[in-house]
Amino acid sequence: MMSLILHEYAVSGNCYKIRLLLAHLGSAYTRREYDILKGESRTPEFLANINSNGRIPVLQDGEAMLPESNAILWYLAEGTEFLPADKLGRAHVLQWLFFEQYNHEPNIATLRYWLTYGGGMDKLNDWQRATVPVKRAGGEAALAVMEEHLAHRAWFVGEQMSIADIALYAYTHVADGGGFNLSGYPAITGWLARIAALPSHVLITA
Ligand SMILES: N[C@@H](CCC(=O)N[C@@H](CS)C(=O)NCC(=O)O)C(=O)O
Repeated sequence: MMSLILHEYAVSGNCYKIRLLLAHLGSAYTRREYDILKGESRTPEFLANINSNGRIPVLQDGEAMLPESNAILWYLAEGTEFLPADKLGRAHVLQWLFFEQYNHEPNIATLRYWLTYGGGMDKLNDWQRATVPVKRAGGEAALAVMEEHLAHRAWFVGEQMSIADIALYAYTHVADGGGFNLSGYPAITGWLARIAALPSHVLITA
């Protein structure tokens, strides 16, 4: 890998995933911040040079640009202890990365964004207000799946933390910002504490 630049927005959980893995890997990198609330990931320059999809995170490795948080996790974890070497273990990691992007993040991260950064319920438009209960139910369903899985094991895949755990940790540990109460999910809260206690852990605010 050449010199790494993370194009990001600090409070974004999708960006935090990458910083958390890089901390565990002990890799040096440069952070470049874009205020997405001001549209800085939607400028013609950003769309032309960084990500035509107008979103962060994007990992720059030399000249190459890699968007999509879970693709970045996979790229950085390849050949490390954070991605299993066996075929089935790797497929199980993909299983949870897709789950995170389809069942978890669109519900839990979106409610956090709307309620914590978008100004709360009063600032929502009619469609958003009507969608809150749908996203609440979807988020609780995702948490229930995680709780059931973690009731029997310490980590999502295998016997140690992998990028499946990192991807799911990012928005689960700040789910209260979306109005989710994790006190009814003891296996999840135990898993969150296990991750936060690891020696190389960094906070989303770091
Ligand atoms: N599937 C993408 C989602 C990226 C995403 O939604 N990024 C948000 C911040 S978390 C963003 O850049 N929003 C700004 C915008 O859409 O203008 C990933 O996992 O990286």
